Amino acid sequence: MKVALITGITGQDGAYLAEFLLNKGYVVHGVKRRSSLFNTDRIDHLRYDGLEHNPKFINHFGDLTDSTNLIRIIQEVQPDEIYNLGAMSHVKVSFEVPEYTANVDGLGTLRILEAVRLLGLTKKTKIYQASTSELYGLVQEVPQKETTPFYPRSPYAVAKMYGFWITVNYREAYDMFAVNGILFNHESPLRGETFVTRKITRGVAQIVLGLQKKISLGNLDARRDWGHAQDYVEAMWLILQQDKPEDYVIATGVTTTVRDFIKMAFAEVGVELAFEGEGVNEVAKVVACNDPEYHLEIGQIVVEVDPVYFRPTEVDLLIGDPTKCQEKLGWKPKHDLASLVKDMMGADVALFKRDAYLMQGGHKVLRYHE
Ligand code: NDP
Ligand code: GDR
Repeated sequence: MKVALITGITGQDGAYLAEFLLNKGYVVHGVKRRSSLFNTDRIDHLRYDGLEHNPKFINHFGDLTDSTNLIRIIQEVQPDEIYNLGAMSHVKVSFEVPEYTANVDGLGTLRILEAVRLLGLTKKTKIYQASTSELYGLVQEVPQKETTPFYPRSPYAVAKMYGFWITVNYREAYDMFAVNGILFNHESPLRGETFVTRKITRGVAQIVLGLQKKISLGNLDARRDWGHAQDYVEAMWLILQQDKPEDYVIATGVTTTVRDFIKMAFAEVGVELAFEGEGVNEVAKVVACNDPEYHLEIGQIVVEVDPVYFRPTEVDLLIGDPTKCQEKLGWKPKHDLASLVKDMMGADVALFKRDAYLMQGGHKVLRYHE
């Protein structure tokens, strides 16, 4: 029975990966941070088997800034595979907390690699490092592949660049199975609420249910290669099952603007939009509402641009070349963008219908009564 250790277990990818590995028969250990509120919503269904704790899923308190704690956990767990997914993962926030981001996302990777080396586990433990398409930053080549030069454009991306190269260095210096998955954006109903796709699908659901008037967003021209997180965690696992440790780009090869993602999300609930104006004056108005369940006024502004969401330096265009991962890993995603949007919209409409029903019944829902 293989044993895996996942940092970032409470995050989007940690939750999907844990489920994927448990289904493959692994014993899964997670590292989670202490927080003042429960933060295990995404993994609670895995922690319990009926009313009993699942003995194959064990969580440990820990932090990527604390090397003694990481050494202790790795010594106890003796993992066959480590997936280092823990990170301060928000690009815009990294401009506000650059030093912390460097510590967690950059040095945190070093702490994991060094712990494995110090514990004499270099021949036993394979390490997956969560690298990112943000490394490509300012466009050097289209589409971006494993050999495309990096040009990071945020403290997050610069920290992840250290994580990338220290992983390569430990592989070469100590003959470790330490590899990078350079993953392009991947989303899901479990996506953090402040990333643009989830902010949009939540906003659309709230608007059609009468819980919110409009969504305020930043750069609508940015283009991203969006896939489904469920597909991407399988790629992480496949990368560690290869005979040779190598780095891989994981992407769909299709890029879409934020604006088009907005149109797709509204279309999913029968609302057609028209965009008007430019730059900070751009808005999206309702031109048709085809679902009798929802009552939106024609001409109602449902999206506006707020410069507060602009970034000091932006990444304009990401589009990955999945040739290597398709040919060498045999990786094939089950979702396309349309099915991703459908999945996310379905989940968010269901989520906010609960709020709407409660409020119609005269009950208080905290987030609407600040
Ligand atoms: P999330 O933001 O959803 O999850 C991040 C996880 O890291 C959370 O569990 C968080 O804990 C944990 N974490 C944050 N800081 C620390 C710390 N100091 N010590 C230990 N754990 C910490 O990210 P995703 O699941 O989306 O992404 C997973 C990884 O993949 C990240 O490294 C991200 O940078 C990278 N990545 C993501 C992509 C994407 O499109 N999703 C694309 C490419 C790379 P808590 O819940 O307590 O906040
Ligand atoms: P990204 O994802 O920065 O690519 O990083 P995010 O969804 O935050 O932004 C994507 C693009 O949308 C534009 N945008 C907005 N973004 C946010 N968050 N909020 C807004 O209101 C908004 N309006 C427009 C952004 O400017 C950007 O161009 C994600 C993270 O998961 C990283 O951890 C990961 O490494 C990369 O994907 C690949």
